[in-house]
Amino acid sequence: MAGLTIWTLDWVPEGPRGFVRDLRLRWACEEAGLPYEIRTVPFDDRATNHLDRQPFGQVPYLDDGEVRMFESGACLLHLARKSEALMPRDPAGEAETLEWTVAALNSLEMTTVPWWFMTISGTPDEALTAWTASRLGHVETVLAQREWLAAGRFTVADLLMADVLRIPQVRAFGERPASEAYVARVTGRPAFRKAEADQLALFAGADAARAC
Ligand SMILES: N[C@@H](CCC(=O)N[C@@H](CS)C(=O)NCC(=O)O)C(=O)O
Repeated sequence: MAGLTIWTLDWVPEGPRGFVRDLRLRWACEEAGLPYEIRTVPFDDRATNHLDRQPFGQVPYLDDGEVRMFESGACLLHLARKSEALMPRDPAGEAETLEWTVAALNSLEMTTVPWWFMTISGTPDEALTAWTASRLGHVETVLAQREWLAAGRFTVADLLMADVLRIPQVRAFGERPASEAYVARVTGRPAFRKAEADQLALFAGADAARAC
């Protein structure tokens, strides 16, 4: 049976390198010791060239044998069901992991991404900035009191929350020492470093091909 295949773009400009969300899936597989391969779709015409796999024309998406999925959060939870390294098996630990995984996406990233997008394309809206500050402030309070978000140990929720918080503009958003220490701690893990290095190498290798 075919193993895990993580799909990403074949090239991106310098800016998003190290932040394309296939990294979340690579990182999870590295943490769990799950073998995987990387396959790519063309960056050019990305909005229309793989809509059959990702209805918004984005990456990543995942193949696991018969299973074909998109949305990085859904893919991460799928991977977490395969390995206790990503999510504990006791009901309380699993519930905490699920709630914080969804919180990273639906309470944090839902404000940080539009805020970040407005910072790079002009001045962010005042109300959106205040909303983002409030959400980041609440996470700071939580992280000042605990090392990991769920179950007293590293889980896929930390992987996702750290990936949301590590965007440079978000890291620079006010004084948030507990969040900064958390991002440093979680992204200091060997599995993150390998995933990041592999993504950077893929896109750097593609530069030469595009230059031809
Ligand atoms: N909610 C989606 C977001 C995916 C996403 O933003 N993908 C970016 C790369 S990190 C992308 O494909 N951007 C290309 C584009 O939107 O044209 C997920 O988490 O999988």
